[in-house]
Amino acid sequence: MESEAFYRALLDRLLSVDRLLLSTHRNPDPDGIGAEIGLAYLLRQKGKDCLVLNHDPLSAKLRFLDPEGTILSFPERPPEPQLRDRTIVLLDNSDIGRSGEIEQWIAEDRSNLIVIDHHDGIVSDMKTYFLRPDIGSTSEIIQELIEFDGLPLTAAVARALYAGLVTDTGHFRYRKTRPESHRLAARLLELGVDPPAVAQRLASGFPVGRLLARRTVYDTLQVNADETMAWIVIQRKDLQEYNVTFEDLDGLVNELLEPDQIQIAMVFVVREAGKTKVSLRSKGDVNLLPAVHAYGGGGHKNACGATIPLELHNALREFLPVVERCLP
Ligand SMILES: [Mn+2]
Repeated sequence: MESEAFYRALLDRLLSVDRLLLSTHRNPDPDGIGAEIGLAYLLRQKGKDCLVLNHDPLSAKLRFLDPEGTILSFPERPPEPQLRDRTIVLLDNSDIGRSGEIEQWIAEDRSNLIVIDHHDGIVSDMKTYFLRPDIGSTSEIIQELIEFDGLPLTAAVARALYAGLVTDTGHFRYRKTRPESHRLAARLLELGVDPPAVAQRLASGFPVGRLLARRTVYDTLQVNADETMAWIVIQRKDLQEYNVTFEDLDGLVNELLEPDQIQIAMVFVVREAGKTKVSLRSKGDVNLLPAVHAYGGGGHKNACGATIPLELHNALREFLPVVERCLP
C-alpha cells in the first residue's frame, strides 16, 4: 500500500465530519494516549469539535503525557447531548469489545466508526479500518498523518507521540522498528523531547506493591527440562495482597525470554475459578498460533493469548504439551 494514498484517504475521511470522539482500548497505554493526543491536536487545529474519551482514566504514572487534561475518562464525560452524533475514532484498538462504555455510541452498522490501528490480523478496507500492520505503533501512524498534512507539532504533542513510539517498539528493539521509526523519533527530539526523562517516567512511578507482587509471582517460575520454555502464574490473591492490578504486571512475560535458550515464555493468569488465561511470547520463527487457535485464542505468531476453560492445575497439564509442539 502506498503511504501517500493511505494518508490522503485517512485525512479526507477524518476531515469529512465535524464532530468526533477519539478513544482507545481499556487501560490506555502510552501508544493509545500518544495517538489520541496527536490526533486531537490535528483535528482541533482544523477547527473540528473533537472530544477524547476513554473508558478508564489514565494511570497516575502516565498522566504526565496529558498535562493539558485533553483526555477524559468515562466518569468525567460531558452530558449526553454533547456525546451523540459523533464519528467515533478508535485508536490502537481494532476490537470494539475492548473500548468499554464507548461502544454504546458506535452505530450497529459501524457507519460512524473509524479504526486506526497497527495490530496484525485484520484486513484494511480504508473506509472503516485504516490499518498499518507494517508500522510499530499507532503513534507513528498519527505522526506520519500530521506530517503528511504539514501541521507543525508542539513540544507537548511530540512528547506524547514519542512515548507511544518507544513503548510499542520496545525502545527500537521490536520486529516492526523501521528506519522511519528512528527518523520520526529524531524529528520529535528536534522539537525538544528529552529521551532519558521520558524513559525514566515510563519506567518509574510503580507502587512498591508491584515489587512485592513480582517476588510472589517469580516464586512460581518453572522452566522445562531442556530450558526452552519458561512460565509463571499470576493469581488474583497475590495482587490483592499488595493492592496492584494485573496491568501493573504487564511486560513480565517478556523478561522470561531474556536467557538465550528460552524460546517460549508464558504467563498463566487466574482471574476467576475454572478459567486460566495464558499470554505467550516466542522468539524468531517459533509460531505459537496453532497452540492458541486450539483454544479459540488469537494474536500473532510471536505474541498471542488464549483462555483455557480449566482450573490452573489441569490447564497447565493440558496446555504445556500443546505449546511444546510449537518448538522446531
Ligand atoms: Mn499500539
